[in-house]
Amino acid sequence: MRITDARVIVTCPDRNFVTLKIVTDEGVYGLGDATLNGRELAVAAYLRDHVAPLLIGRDPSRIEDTWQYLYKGAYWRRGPVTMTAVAAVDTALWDILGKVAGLPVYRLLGGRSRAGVTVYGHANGESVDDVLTEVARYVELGYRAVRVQTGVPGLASTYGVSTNKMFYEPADAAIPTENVWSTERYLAHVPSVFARVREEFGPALKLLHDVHHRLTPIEAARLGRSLEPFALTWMEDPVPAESQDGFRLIRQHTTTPIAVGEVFNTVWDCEQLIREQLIDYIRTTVVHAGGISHLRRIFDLAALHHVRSGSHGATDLSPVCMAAALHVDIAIPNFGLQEYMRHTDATDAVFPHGYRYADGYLHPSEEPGLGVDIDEDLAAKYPYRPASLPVNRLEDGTMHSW
Ligand code: GCO
Ligand code: MG
Repeated sequence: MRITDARVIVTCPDRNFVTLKIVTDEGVYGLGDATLNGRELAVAAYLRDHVAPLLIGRDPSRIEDTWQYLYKGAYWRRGPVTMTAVAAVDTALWDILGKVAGLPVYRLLGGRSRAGVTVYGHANGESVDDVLTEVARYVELGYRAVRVQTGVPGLASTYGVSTNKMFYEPADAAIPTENVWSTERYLAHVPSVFARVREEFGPALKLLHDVHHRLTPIEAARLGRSLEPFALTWMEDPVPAESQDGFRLIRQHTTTPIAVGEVFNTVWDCEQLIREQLIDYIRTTVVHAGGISHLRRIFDLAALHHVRSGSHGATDLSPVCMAAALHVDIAIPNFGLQEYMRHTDATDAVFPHGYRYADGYLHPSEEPGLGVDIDEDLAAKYPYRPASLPVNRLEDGTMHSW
C-alpha cells in the first residue's frame, strides 16, 4: 500500500479547522486534525508546501518511521506549527492502520482499560448565581466533573465566560480583542465562588478551574492554598510554563492538584514537571503534541511518576482530534479526565463521527480506524475566516499573558 495524495482541507463551520486527508492507492484514507487556533494557515502551508510532497509514495503503515522522518528530518525541531503538522500526519496514519486492520484504533493501542472516558464540561457565568445554574445544568446532563469560571467584579470581561453556554470561542476577531486583567481582583474573588459551588453541590462532584497562565508562582501558591477547603480536582495553567522550575514553588505551598500542558508540543516541555512530580495532570493533546504516537510517549512517562492525563478538548480541537483522543483515553492506564466542549451542529455535520456522550462519559467509535469522517463538499461551503485569540493587558496597559 502506498500514499497517493495528502490534501489539506481548511473549513470554517462556525470556527476554523484544518484537516489533513491522506489517501492511498487502495482507496483507504485517514484523517488528522491540524488546527492551531489563530495560526491555522501557518500549519496548512507547512503541510501543503513542506510535508505533503514527502508523503507521496510512502508506505502508510510505517507510522513510527514517518514520525521520526518528519521530526528529525526537518532539522528545526519542536514548536506548535511543526508539531501540529506532524500530529496530523501521525493521526491520519493511525486511522489508516485501523481501517486496514478492521479495528478501532484503541484496540491497536492495547485495548480498553475502562468502561468510558470521564469528561468535564464548562460551567461559566458572569455572576456566581449564573454559574450555579450552569453547574446544575451539567449535573443534570450526567457530568461527574465540571470546570467553573466566572466574571470578576470590576473587570469588563474574563477569560472562560461566554454568552453561548454550550460553545466557547475566544478567537472572536481578525485583529485581537484587548482584555484587561487584575490579579488582585481575581484572587480576592475566586475562593468565594468555589465556596458557593461546593456548598450547593456537595463533595462528590469533581470541580476544576482554569487560571489561564495569569499568575506568578507565589500568587498561584496563594490561590491553591485558598482553594484547599473546596477540594478541587485541579487548578489549571496556574503560571506560564516556559519555566518548569516555577511549579516547584507552587508545590511547596499547596496541596491543590495542578494541571498543565495544553500549549505543550513535546515531551521535552513537560519532562521535568513529570519526572519531579511537580504536576498531577498533563493536558497535552493529540493535535498539538505530535499525534497519537508522541502523546502516548508522554502519557507513558507520566504513568511512571503518578501523573494522569487530562487532555485539552476545547472547541478549537476538531472532532477528528476528539475521536483520536478518546482512543488514547480509553486505552492508557493513567487516564485522568478528558475536557469536552461540544462542537456546534455545523461542525458536527462537516465531521460526522461515531463517538458518543452518555451519563458523563464519552465512548470512542467502534468503527475501524478513528471513526470520524469529513464531508468535503459541505466543508467547501464554509470558507476560512480570519480569527485571532484575544490579548490581555494589566489595568495600567502592560501586556500580560492571556
Ligand atoms: C481550555 C483552554 C482553551 C483555550 C483555547 C485556545 O482549557 O479549554 O484554555 O479554551 O483558551 O483552546 O485556543
Ligand atoms: Mg485551559
